[in-house]
Amino acid sequence: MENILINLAGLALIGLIVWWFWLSRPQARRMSGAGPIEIIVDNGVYTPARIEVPAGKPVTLRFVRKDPSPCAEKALFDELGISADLPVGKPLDVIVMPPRPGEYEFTCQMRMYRGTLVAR
Ligand SMILES: [Cu+2]
Repeated sequence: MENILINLAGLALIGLIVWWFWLSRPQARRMSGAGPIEIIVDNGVYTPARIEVPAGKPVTLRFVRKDPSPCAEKALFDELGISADLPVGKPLDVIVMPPRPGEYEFTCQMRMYRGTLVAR
C-alpha cells in the first residue's frame, strides 16, 4: 500500500514537471488602464515577455533592468524603429505605438532577450 502511494506521488510530481516545462505557456499580460506596463529585465528574460496592447495607440513600457551584463543594455523594436538604452536599476519609459494589429518582437542587441508585443 505504501509503495503505491509513493508511486502515485512520483507520478504526480512528474506530471507537474511536464506541465511546468512543456505545457505552461507564458500568459499574455493585458494592458490594464492607462498606466505604464512594467517589464523586468533579468536573467535573460523579459517579464512579462508577451504583452497585449491596443493597435494604433501609444503605450508606455517601463523597462526595469536588473541585469547589469552588457547583453541587457538595449531594447530594440526593429519593426517600430525604436532603440532604447536601459540604465541598470533605474526604470526607463519607452513609448511605443504598433500601427497595425499583429506581433512585434523586441529584443536585446544580441537577440538573447526576446519579447513580443501583441497588438489587437
Ligand atoms: Cu543580449
